[in-house]
Amino acid sequence: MAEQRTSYEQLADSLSASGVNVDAVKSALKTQHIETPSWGYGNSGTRFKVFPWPGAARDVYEKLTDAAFVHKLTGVAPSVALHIPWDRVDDWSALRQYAEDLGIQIGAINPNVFQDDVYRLGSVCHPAPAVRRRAIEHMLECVEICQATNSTVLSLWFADGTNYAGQDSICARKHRLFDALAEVYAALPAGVRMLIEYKFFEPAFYHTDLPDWGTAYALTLKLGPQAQVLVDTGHHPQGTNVEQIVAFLLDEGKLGGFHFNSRKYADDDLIVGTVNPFELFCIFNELVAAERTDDPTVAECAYHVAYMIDQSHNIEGKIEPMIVSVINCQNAYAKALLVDRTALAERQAAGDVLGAHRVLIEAYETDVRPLLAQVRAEAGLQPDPIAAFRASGYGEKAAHERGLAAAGGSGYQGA
Ligand code: RM4
Ligand code: MN
Ligand code: MN
Repeated sequence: MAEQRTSYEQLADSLSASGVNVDAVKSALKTQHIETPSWGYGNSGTRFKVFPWPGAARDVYEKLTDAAFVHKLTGVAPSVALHIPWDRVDDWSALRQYAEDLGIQIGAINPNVFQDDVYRLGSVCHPAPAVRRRAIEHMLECVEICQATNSTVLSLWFADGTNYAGQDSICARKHRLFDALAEVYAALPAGVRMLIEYKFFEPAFYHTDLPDWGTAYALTLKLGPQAQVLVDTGHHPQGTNVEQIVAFLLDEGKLGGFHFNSRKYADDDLIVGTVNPFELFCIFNELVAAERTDDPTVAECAYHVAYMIDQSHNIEGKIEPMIVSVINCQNAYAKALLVDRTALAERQAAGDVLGAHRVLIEAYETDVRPLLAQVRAEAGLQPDPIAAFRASGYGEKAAHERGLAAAGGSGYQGA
């Protein structure tokens, strides 16, 4: 009688037969690190309506507790990004200790220079020096928070822009932006990176001061080696080839990190990998290629990429969509690790258009779920984190203990 073989064993055999080093793939998957955002655990949503979720975290301590539970179930989400002032506390080292006691760490520090009333015309690009000074001081305070929390990433996004032609001088604003960034850059301690995010529109609708990766890249070149570009996957016009941007920035040693999410039309808070899983795979494919390259600068850049999720869920709960997001990133990474890079290079060199394409598709179409379940089992985790979450009673307990926090009626709540 034929021996019963698990789906993992069958997959491992067939991968080995096609030349994949399954142990190496498993080790890579075990060291993957996806950061979740504190703002994804509290009530927040679109500008139209924030639907409060029973048991959503009410303060930064509850956000860290929920994030630690996501890490406990997935094993690959050991850090949490903070947004200041949404997550402000009096004692930052106590918060760092609180996180460490939960088995996680404080990740990127995100200043908020878009919600004060004074920022109506922008923050660092505002025509009034006093407003620019306030935004710069807030970012400098966030540099200090990085030091107090052991964070190595200062993550910057600006809502600056104009709504009408002629409203302000595009070039004057460009200079104000650089001057502000240069002042903050000069205050960065060694080991802390400044990641500069771009977004092509919204909240401004005529021009955005930092609209695209090229603008962010130009700024990072002028600032210096501790400045790199942050790619938020939802911040591009429709049809943009995001993996090409990723490949270019990696090759220049300037890709600092990601904000993962999906975007179908305009807002960008959908679960990463749900709208366009092939795009996510292609992004990870570029990252794995960069990790494997002979160029040490490119490989070094790839190994330091900060993988962060930037999503605020409105109708789908808080913790479960975060777990799904982490798993989707694991899936994409696992598939990218399976790409036969020797065969790919050979077919590319031979000009074999569809042969080369098929190498990618073969990896993309592999069902990696048994592999991920095995990786989790070897790490002492449940094979299916979603099932484990649903069976844990954590959501029900949080709903019972925390109740339904007031979430306002509409608008981005942030906390
Ligand atoms: C922006 C951007 C930033 C995030 C804010 C809340 O669209 O993605 O990263 O901090 O939203
Ligand atoms: Mn973002
Ligand atoms: Mn965004």
